[in-house]
Formats: sequence, C-alpha cells, structure tokens
Amino acid sequence: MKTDVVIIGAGPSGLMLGHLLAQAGVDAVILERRSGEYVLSRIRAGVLEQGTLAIMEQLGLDGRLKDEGLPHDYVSLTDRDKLIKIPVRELTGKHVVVYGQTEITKDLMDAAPARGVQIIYEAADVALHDVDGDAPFVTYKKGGEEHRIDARFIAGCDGFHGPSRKAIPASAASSVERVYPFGWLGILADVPPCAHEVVYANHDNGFGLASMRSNTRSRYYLQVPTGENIEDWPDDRIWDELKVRLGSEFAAKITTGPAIEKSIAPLRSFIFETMRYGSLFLAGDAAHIVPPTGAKGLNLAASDIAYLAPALIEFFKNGDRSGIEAYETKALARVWKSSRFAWYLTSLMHSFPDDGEFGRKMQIAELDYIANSKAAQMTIAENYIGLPL
Ligand code: RFL
Ligand code: PHB
Repeated sequence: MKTDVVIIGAGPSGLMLGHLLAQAGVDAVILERRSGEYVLSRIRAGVLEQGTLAIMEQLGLDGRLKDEGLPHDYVSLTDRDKLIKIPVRELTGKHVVVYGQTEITKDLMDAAPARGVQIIYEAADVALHDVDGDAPFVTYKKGGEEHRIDARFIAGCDGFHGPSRKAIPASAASSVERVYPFGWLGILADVPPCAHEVVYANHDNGFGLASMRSNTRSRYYLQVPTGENIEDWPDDRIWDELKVRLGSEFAAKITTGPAIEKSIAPLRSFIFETMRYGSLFLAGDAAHIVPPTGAKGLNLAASDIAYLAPALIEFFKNGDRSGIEAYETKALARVWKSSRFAWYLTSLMHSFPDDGEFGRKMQIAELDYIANSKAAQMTIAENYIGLPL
C-alpha cells in the first residue's frame, strides 16, 4: 500500500491529524495497536482549551461537544480551608470546556469512515523504516500477515510507549526529564460533582483535585507517594481523604459512590526536543509528557497537530516546505511554556516533604499573594485557558 502520511496511533493526536489531512484531501492511514473499544476505555484528560475546541470546530465535529461539554468560567485553588476562585472568563474573555478525552476520541473515531479517514486497528509489531530518507515505510502484522505501507512522511502519534520516538537514533536526539516522587490516584464515579469548576487543593496531607465529566459523573484525584498500592485504597478511604484535602466547604458537598474506575498514574515531565528527524514527525505524548496539574497533556497534543497538519498540507498542496521546517521550533516553544505552567502548578499545590518548612511557607505565601493580586490571577488564567498558538 502507498499513502502520503502514515500516522502511528489513534489517540487524540493521531485522529485529529488524520481528520485534518483528509479534510484537505491529503491521503493518510492511521495504524493503531489496540482495538477501538480498548482505546475508548482509557479514562484520561477532561479539560479542553480554546485551541483544542477550535480543531473540533474546524472539523465540524463539535456538535456533541457543544451540547454536552460543560463550559467553565472559573478555576479554583484552595489552601486548606481558604478558597481562591479565579474568574478566568472575566479576566481573559475565554473559557475552557470540560469534555472527556474519551468523548473527543469517540467523536473522531465515529466520523472516520464517512470522511475517508482510514484507521487500521489491532496492527501488531508496527515498525518504522528509512525515516532518515525521503521514502520511509512502515511494516506491521495483522491477521497473521505482514503488511507494508510506503509513505512520504510518518507522523509518530503513538504516545509515550510507542515505537516512533525510539526510531530516532540516540546520537540525533536530546531530551530533558523530571520525575516527581509521587503520583495521582484517580477515581471516577457516577455522582454529581461537588463544585461547578475544577478545584485544585493544597493541603498538609497532600494535593487533591475535584473535577467532573458531566453533571452526574465526577472525577477526583489524590496525591499519593510513588509505589503506593491501589489495593490499599478502598473507596471509603479515598472519599474520606478527599473530604479532608478539599476543605470543609467542598467536603460538605461531596457525594460519594462506588468507583467505576480507579488507578494511579506517576507524575513526570519529559520533553524530547527532537520532534522531527528526516521524514518522521513526533506529536503529543510520543514527544512530551507533562504532569497533569493544569490539564495540559491532551491540549499540547492538539496544539502540536495544529502546527503539523497545515505544514503537511502546504507541502502536499503547494510544495512549500517552510511549515515542516518550522514545526519542531514552533511546537517546542509551546511545549516548554505549557510544561512550565504544569511544573509551576505542581510545585505550588503538592506536598514536597523534602522541601521542609521553608518550602511549605513559600507555598502558603504564594497562595495568599494570588488570592489578593489580580495580576497573579491573570497569569494563571491566561495559562489555564491555553496560550495562543
Ligand atoms: P495517546 O492518547 O497515548 O495515544 C497514542 C495511541 O498510540 C497507540 N500506540 C500504538 N499504535 C500502533 N503501534 C504501536 N506500537 C503503538 N503504541 C501505542 C496507543 O494505543 C494509543 O491509542 O497519545 P496522544 O494522542 O498524543 O494524546 C495525548 C493524551 O492522551 C495525553 O496527553 C493525556 O491523556 C495525558 N493525561 C492526562 N492529561 C490531562 O490533560 N489530564 C489528565 O487528567 C490526564 N490523565 C493522562 C491521564 C495520561 C495517562 N497515561 C498516558 C498513562 C491519565 C493517564 C493514565
Ligand atoms: C480531569 O478532569 O481529569 C482533570 C482536570 C484537571 C487536571 C487534570 C485532570 O489538571
């Protein structure tokens, strides 16, 4: 088989790219290791920035998002029992929308057949070849047979563990990493949320977060030390700890219920600075991981695609290489700024016992400053709704 672009991975970045290319008449094939049902069963991000919304709108796939997404005009920070409610819409004129990554993925997957977006699910042993030249190709196995797709470019949208990043020789690559000594224990439950906005809570016991997927489905998180065992966290223990960390006002409004999903994710920042190598482009989690504080992961995947899709389209339509030459520099500039915000909010809101009393006092002073400074709230608001593309 031959195509213009082979896209590896049918997560949000691969699906958005596939749709944008198809809309412009550029040929692409998406190869996904898992089944569609499996991809849709992964519970991940939920807060969408302006730029992510704009892609769904450009694709004309924002119908359900408009009907079911929850626009948020505020984001809240708490410092034990003190609440700082930041009016993001009043400060920036913009808002974020809460709509699960699962729903975005479903909308993109469901629309694929009618729009000629070809997705090959359950493609095993995907391997990239000749990525340093102009005629790369990808091999994979399906139904017991080996297949080959020749292309002009390969887009590695295969997440942190996929093969694309590994296809770049170490001698050509550079990366930067910070691993945090804790993770987030997430719980999803069919109970009404305790607040309309997302609440990031700083407490001496550690960080807590209240979010939602709808008016009847809540998503909460707790900071837990690395190596913590999910079996040690029965539902009751999670709810009790959330009530402590979120403070008395929200505790009174928490409705508890059985978990429909529960898992622990480690926190790390990882930036692979080589986002292009020859004919291979990396996008989304394949190139960078941000700690989830600030909800930037999915939105960064979308902004990479907002740069990469027009660059590839310009190349195929007009032979213009300027977009593809500029991709890495443009994408990385935004990746570093989103990583900065995620690091800032992680540092401000989590418990770092090794930082001692001084570190804790600095957090308290900073939160007090934010509570009383419009300038500080503006800084948080403009990062939260998403920096411009
Ligand atoms: P994805 O979503 O990981 O999609 C990559 C796709 O590539 C497929 N794949 C392969 N396909 C073919 N061959 C192979 N060998 C392959 N290897 C992998 C995978 O099956 C998958 O379908 O990456 P993408 O598209 O870049 O999207 C990025 C976002 O998914 C990610 O940034 C966020 O979900 C990160 N993230 C969160 N971000 C937030 O903003 N808020 C959150 O609450 C939040 N929670 C999370 C998260 C990421 C998690 N992971 C990755 C462990 C919770 C978790 C558990
Ligand atoms: C979520 O709703 O899952 C969520 C919200 C805010 C974050 C991270 C995750 O910073």
